[in-house]
Amino acid sequence: GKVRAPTHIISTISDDRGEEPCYAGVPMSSIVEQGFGVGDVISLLWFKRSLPRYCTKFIEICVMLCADHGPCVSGAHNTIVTARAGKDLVSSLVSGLLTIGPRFGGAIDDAARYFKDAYDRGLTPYEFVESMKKKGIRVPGIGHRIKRGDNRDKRVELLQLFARTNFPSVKYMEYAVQVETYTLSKANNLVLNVDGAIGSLFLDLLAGSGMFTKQEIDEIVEIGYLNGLFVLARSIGLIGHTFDQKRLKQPLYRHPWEDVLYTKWGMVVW
Ligand code: Q5B
Repeated sequence: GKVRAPTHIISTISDDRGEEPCYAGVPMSSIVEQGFGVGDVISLLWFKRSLPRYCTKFIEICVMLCADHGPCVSGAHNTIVTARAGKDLVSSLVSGLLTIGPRFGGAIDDAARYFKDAYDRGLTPYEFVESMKKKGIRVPGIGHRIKRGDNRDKRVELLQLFARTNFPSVKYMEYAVQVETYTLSKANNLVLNVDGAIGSLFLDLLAGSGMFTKQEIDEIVEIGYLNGLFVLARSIGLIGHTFDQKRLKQPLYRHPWEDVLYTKWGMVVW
């Protein structure tokens, strides 16, 4: 019989060999004719299945809400400085993207991991937060530089409202809210942030939609798909900041001396 030569690559998400490209088996013409959106395309290419409309709408809301958060956040700042150094679009974009990590925008996966573990093990918010403190780990998804208990993040409220209205269950999100209630009793800046809201709500999407097995959910959380949402979304804003700086013909950025605390041998020199 025929012997299949060994391949160097295995791919399971898309195929461009036929008359038209397919995403997870769905031909491009169907994607266009059926009026699919970006949420559907993400569902097909990341999760390899068509998800119900409320799930794809939720994904789209995450992308829209995280697209930008002004020029002062780490990513936009790096992108602006890079664009002003005369670099091209891709360099400016990636210099901003490279700031995404555990403190900035890249806490979604860890928020999902820790909230899931704590909820599934039946830890009270007190037990969870205090055990994290003992380990010296900041609770991912909690805390913000400018948002406060009396100045909540509108993005978090919008995500919560959508999920409470459309999701069959929001048990992980409600747990994250209980954690927030406890952390806010410790300090006013320890709010549930946008990373924590997306992380906990995505757990609810995965668990409540009936579209994923327990094993698949564990794998998604373990591999870490969810920071991808922030990376994808914020690319939109970072590209915008690059164009903005170029349009404004902004010169090379140099940070003012006055804003640097120069010290000598550990001594403060005023
Ligand atoms: N403390 C976000 O810190 C920030 C604690 C905590 C327990 C915590 C911090 C943190 C976890 C990572 C996270 C996503 C670094 C944030 C985002 C997107 C964004 C960004 C934007 C956008 C802020 C003061 C005291 C200390 C700390 C304690 C702080 N966080 N304890 N669990 N999670 N969070 N990141 O204000 O006793 O004095 O030592 O790492 O979820 O990135 O808009 O900017 O769209 O672009 O600098 O929204 O919370 O506070 O470091 O001075 O800490 O609070 O241990 O206690 P801050 P610090 P102590 S959303």
